[in-house]
Amino acid sequence: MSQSQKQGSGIVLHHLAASRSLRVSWLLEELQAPYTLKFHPRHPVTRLAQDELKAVHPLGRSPVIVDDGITVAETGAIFQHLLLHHYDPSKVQLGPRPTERSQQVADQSFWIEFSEASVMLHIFPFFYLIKGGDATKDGSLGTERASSRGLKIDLAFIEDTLAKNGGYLLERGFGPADCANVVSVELVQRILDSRPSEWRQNLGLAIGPKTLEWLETCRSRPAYNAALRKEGLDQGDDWLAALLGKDTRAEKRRKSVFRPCIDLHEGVVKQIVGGTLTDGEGPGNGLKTNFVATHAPSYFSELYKSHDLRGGHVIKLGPRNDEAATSALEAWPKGLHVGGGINASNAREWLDKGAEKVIVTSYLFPDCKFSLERLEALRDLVGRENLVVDVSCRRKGDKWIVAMNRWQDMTDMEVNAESLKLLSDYCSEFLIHAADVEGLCQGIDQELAKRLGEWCTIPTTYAGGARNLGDLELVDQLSGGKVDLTFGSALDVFGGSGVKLDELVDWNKRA
Ligand SMILES: N[C@@H](CCC(=O)N[C@@H](CS)C(=O)NCC(=O)O)C(=O)O
Repeated sequence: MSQSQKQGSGIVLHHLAASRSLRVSWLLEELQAPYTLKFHPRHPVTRLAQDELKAVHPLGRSPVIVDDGITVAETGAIFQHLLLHHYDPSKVQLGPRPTERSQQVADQSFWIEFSEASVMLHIFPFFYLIKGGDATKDGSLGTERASSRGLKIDLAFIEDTLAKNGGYLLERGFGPADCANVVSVELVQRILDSRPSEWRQNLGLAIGPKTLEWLETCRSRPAYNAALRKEGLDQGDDWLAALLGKDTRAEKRRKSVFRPCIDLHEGVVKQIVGGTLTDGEGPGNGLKTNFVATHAPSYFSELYKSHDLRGGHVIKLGPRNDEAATSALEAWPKGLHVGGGINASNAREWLDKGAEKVIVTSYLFPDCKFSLERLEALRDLVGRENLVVDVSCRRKGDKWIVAMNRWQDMTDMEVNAESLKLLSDYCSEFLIHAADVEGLCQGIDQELAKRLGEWCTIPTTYAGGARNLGDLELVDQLSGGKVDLTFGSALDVFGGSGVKLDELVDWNKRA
C-alpha cells in the first residue's frame, strides 16, 4: 500500500461498482460514520475489477477500507472493525457491541461470516456457470446439484430464523447481521429469477416468503438507499444489473457510448490542452499540444466510418482549418458534425459540404451575451434536427458557465436545467467540453456528468479529461446512460496510452 493511502484521514471505502461492497457502504450509513466512497468502475467487458484496486490491496478486490492508515479487507473483517471502532450506541441502535460476551454477539458474528462463508460460497458456482454459458436449463449438471444442496440449507435456515425472530436475523431487530446477508440473498434471488422454472424446481431452490418480506423491509431503509445513491443509483434501481449484464436484466437501458472527434489546428489534426488556445498562437504563448497527427484529417473520418462511430465532431480550432474540415467531411458524408466559427452565413454551406449537423457556440453569444434571436434564426435556417449547441463551460464556484472564443471568455449563461431546457427547443444535441479538464487526461468532471444526466433531454456528448474505459463506464453510471463521452488525448489513435479505439468500438457494439 502506498504512503498516500496511509496518510488519508477518516474512513475511505474502496467500492467496486455493483458489488458486495454495498454491504459496507450500507453499514457505514447505518452507523452514521463519516466516510469517503472511492468509486472503482468495473472493466466494461470482463466485469472484473481494474488494476487500480491492486494499489489499495494486493488482491485487487473490493470492499477494502482504509481507516486512518489502517487497511482492512474482507467484508467480515471490515464489519468487525467498524463495529469495534465506529459504533456509537448513544447515536444509533444497531445491537450489541462486539466486545460484549454474549450469545447475541456470537450470533451476530456468525451471521456476518455466514453471508460470505455459506451463502456466497454456494451461489457463486451458479454465477460462474451462467457467466461461462455452462448452466443447464434443467439443473442436471453435477456442479449445479452439489451447490444447490448447500444453498438450499442456507436459504431454509434464513427463512426459519426470520420466522422465529420476528422478521430479522437477530431477535432484537435490524442490525449488521441483516446488512451482511441481504446483499448476498439479493444475488441469490436474481440468479434464481434468471433461471427457467424447471431448473429451480429440479434443484429445489426458492426464496421463502419471510425472506422476501425481509428483503423488502431492509431495502426500504433510508441507509440502504443512501448507500445506493453514493454509487449514483436511485431507490428501486437494480444495483445488480451492472454485475449480471444483459442476460439477466429485464429491460436494457440505453448506455453511454463513445463519440469520436477530429480537432483541427492550422489544418492539422491535433490534441490540445483545453483553455491553452488563444488568439496569439506564436511560440511561448502557453499553447499546450499533446499530439500532432501525421495522418490527414480524412484518415480519421475513414477510420471512424469503418467502425460506424457516428455523431463525432470535427472542430476547427481557429482559422486556416476550412480545407482540412472539408476533406474530413467529404471522407464520410453525413457521418460527422462540424463546429468552430459556425454562424448564420456559413452554417448551410457546411451542411452542404457533408456535415451531418453543425455545432454552434460563439455566434450565439455576441459580446458574451446569449442571443435567443440568433439561435432562432439559425434554427430556422438549418432546422433544429441539424443543429448542435456547444455549451462548453468552465467551472465557477459550484456553477458551470458557458465559455466561448476557445473557452477564453465567460458568457452570461449558466449551464443548468433551465438553460438546457430552453436551448433544447432549438437544437437536437448538445456538445459540452468541460474546458478546465479538457486535454489533461486526469479524469472527467464527475459532478458535471451527473448533472448533465439529470438536466439533458436531448442527446448530449461530454468531453474533457477522459482517461480510460473506466471513465466511459463512470459517465454511463453517473448520467444513467444519457450522456456520451469523447476521448481525445488518452486515445491510442491520438498517441495516448489510456484507451484503445478497438476497446471503444467493442463497448459501443455492446452498449
Ligand atoms: N470475500 C471477499 C470477496 C471480495 C470480492 O471477491 N469482491 C468482488 C466484488 S463482488 C471483487 O472485487 N471482484 C473483482 C475481481 O475479482 O476482479 C469479501 O467479502 O470482501
